[in-house]
Amino acid sequence: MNNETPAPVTVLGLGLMGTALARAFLKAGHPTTVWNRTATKAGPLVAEGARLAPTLGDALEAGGVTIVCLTDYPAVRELLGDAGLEGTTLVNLTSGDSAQARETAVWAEKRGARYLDGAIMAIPSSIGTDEAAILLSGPRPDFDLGALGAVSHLGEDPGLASLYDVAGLAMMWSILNAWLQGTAMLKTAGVDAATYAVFARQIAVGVAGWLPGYAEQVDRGSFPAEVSALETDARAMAHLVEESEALGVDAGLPKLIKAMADRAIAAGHGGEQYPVLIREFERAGE
Ligand code: FVH
Repeated sequence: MNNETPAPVTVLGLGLMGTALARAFLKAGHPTTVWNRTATKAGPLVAEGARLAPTLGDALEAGGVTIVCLTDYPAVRELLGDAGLEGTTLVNLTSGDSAQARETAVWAEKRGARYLDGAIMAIPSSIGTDEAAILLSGPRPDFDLGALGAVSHLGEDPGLASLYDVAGLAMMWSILNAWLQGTAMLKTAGVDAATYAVFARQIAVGVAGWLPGYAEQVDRGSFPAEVSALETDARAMAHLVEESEALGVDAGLPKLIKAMADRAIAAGHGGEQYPVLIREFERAGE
């Protein structure tokens, strides 16, 4: 049995997410110091056992790990701009992109802080459960943030956590938009969203099962058509575009997908399998 008292932590930023983080630390027994620009938001946490730091400087001197969770990176830089960071360990769980994360890492390290960047792929109510994915990147952590959820350290590059986060957003919005496209089409035939959601979920789960095999093709750079050729898929895409237009449903997204496939086919990849489209995604950087 481990009888060690959890290490002290400080949470800067008590919005919806920062409050959930502080609450999870308290629940797991971490001595928790909190600070927020609008101090009144700390009230409920103080009632639950948190210590409210009277000033930002006091919060940063509280010791242990300092978690930062503000609106965005400019807010982080504004808040910490004049603060003494020498000797602090900062874990910035504010959402942003990888360039912001890397720049902030250099900025904080120059000022004497040990800096880890992070991303939270969860909603406040799931913090403290295994459903909350907490991504970290930067120096390997020698502290335990397990109270917050399922923590992964992705590597030394401080931009990695944000990169995974943004890549995750690509998945999330693509899946949701695909579902909304189908829902709008089926509504024209009187099928409600809840009915289609059951079917749509099965498709999403089925497609998720293809990912390991497709990823192997992308990593190998070889795309033999084992299941279906891209030109076959493109014909089905044409059905999606035509059906959407006929029903008066926005066809912008299906057209975009078809245009990408058409470019790959024109470049001679029609006989290969769907993941060959990775080259179309990569082409934007050329
Ligand atoms: N809420 C969610 O579901 C998500 C899901 C995944 C990732 N996030 C990210 O977490 C960051 C914080 O989000 P949030 O939901 O807690 O946001 P708010 O409730 O709006 O709280 C914002 C806090 O930031 C403080 N703040 C803003 N600007 C400044 C500044 N210049 N100086 C000091 N503090 C600042 C604000 O303080 P106050 O308005 O209460 O005084 C709040 O504490 C975010 O990156 C999400 O993308 C959330």
